[in-house]
Amino acid sequence: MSSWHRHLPSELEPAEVELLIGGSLSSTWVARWRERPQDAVIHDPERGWIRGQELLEQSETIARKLAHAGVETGDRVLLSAASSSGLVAAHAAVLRLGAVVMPTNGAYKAEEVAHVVTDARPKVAIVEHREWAEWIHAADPNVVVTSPSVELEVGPRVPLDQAQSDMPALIGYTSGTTGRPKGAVLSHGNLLSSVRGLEIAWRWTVDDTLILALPLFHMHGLGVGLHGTLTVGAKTVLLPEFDVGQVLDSIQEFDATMFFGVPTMYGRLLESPRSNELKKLRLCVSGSAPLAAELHHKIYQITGQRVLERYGMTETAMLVSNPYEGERRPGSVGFPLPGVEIRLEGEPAEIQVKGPNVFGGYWERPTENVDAFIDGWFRTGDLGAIDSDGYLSIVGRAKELIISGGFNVYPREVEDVILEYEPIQECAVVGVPDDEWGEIVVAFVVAEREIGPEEIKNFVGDRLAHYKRPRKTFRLEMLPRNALGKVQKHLLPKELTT
Ligand code: MCA
Ligand code: AMP
Repeated sequence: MSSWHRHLPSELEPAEVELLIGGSLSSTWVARWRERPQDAVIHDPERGWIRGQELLEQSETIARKLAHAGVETGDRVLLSAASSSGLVAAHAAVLRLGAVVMPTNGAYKAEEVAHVVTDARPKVAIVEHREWAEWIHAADPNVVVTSPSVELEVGPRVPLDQAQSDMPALIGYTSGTTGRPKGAVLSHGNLLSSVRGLEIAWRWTVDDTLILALPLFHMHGLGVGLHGTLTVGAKTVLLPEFDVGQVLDSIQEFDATMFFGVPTMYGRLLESPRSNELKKLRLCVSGSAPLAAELHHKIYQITGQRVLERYGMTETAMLVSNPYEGERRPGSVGFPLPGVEIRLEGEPAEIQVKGPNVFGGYWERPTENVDAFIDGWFRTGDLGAIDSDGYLSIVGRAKELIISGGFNVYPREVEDVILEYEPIQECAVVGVPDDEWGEIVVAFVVAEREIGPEEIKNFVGDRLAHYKRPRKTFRLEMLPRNALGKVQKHLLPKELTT
């Protein structure tokens, strides 16, 4: 299905759509900053507005520091910090050097950090949490660990902005059935084409100001919010945390035009007596998890905003979006974005995708890479249906994935940790529907004794990021299994959880 022409403004012909203008992400940004050095680009609460000129200079200085620390083209640099203009400069520096960013969730605990370090072997890690230095060095003593202010020695000038569109830019960690996160390697071209598609589809221009309270370590905040802003030459106000009052205040203060969020954020915004202040925005986008049709309707009734829902993945950046002009259909994610092709295959129908935005494969995972593609189409593991008007809906998942507040939790990873807890013999982790979080993580266990309500939560919370902790645990006599011994999760007594 290539109905992406439905996103084009009337004056643009499909043949005129060029998604790789600029060649690489960072060369595109640098060209913007050189053209308009005095334009404000990024605002953060500590440093206020940062202009193009400052981003040029700061990213060059950091690139020289990284090069002096041994970073070369193709080397990985781990980045993990709360949103700030300094983090943006560090991100740009890595890309300008031709190196590869590993954005890493700051909520990760020792084992999760050790896994990504051992797997991708970064040369340098720029991290805000002090205890991470110890965790990283335990996994690999050779990594140079520094804080977000990158207190490293500045070396001589180095060649910058040589990256080509097919060169790797980012490794995004995402799990799978194995439970151990795999690194999706995205090239400059993958990421650039995705935001160019959004630029067209969402009519994103230099006049836009985005309020961005999403973290910069996942595709939504980074690959959509930040990359889109820098590529288009627009502005972003970074909020290091999501706070309803701050989002609404920022919309007024900065005369903002756009907000991007996950459904949990929209649910919280709607609870505020000031929620109708969202009305002022030109565009509100929701993604990363299903936006309930009921919430979509409520937001419209109260604020007059028709939230635009879109669909993407770490491996592909953005894939499908409701139209900017025309009906934004609740419960649907819309039409393929410019350059993207989708097809539905099998029964139940899996969404498979192709396009310049689709990654080439997982980092050092030859076997998984064979399974991930079929005839050149990437298998999303999401189940879809297309209605008679061409709108795609996500109707389920073939993969075992829980999405809680927009963060992904892979049951296997949580199960593996719970099974290490002494009194537990068997365990099955599932997602159950929840009004606030979309889904919450719940564990069913077989244990030799009664398990207290906080026990599993605390055990997992010490080992894995907070959002992976089971909110509830239920003790069963036995888990439902089929004749082959495989746990039948659909037969678990989920009614106990309500
Ligand atoms: C916080 N908690 C959570 C989550 N976030 N539990 C489950 N799931 C979560 N997502 C826990 C806290 O540890 C705390 O636990 C309790 O919930 C209340 O925390 P609170 O302070 O209210 O939460 P918050 O810090 O305000 O966070 C809520 C949030 C956040 C702002 C919605 O979860 C968030 O930033 N989500 C966005 C994630 C995101 O960027 N996803 C994009 C992935 P306790 O009380 O026990 O201490 S990219 C992607 O999916 C693709 C490509 C796509 O299509 O975009
Ligand atoms: P990740 O690869 O961690 O970024 O998560 C991608 C997954 O999030 C997709 O495969 C979908 O299952 C889910 N997802 C993203 N956007 C939406 C959406 N608008 N509706 C439903 N699921 C979504």
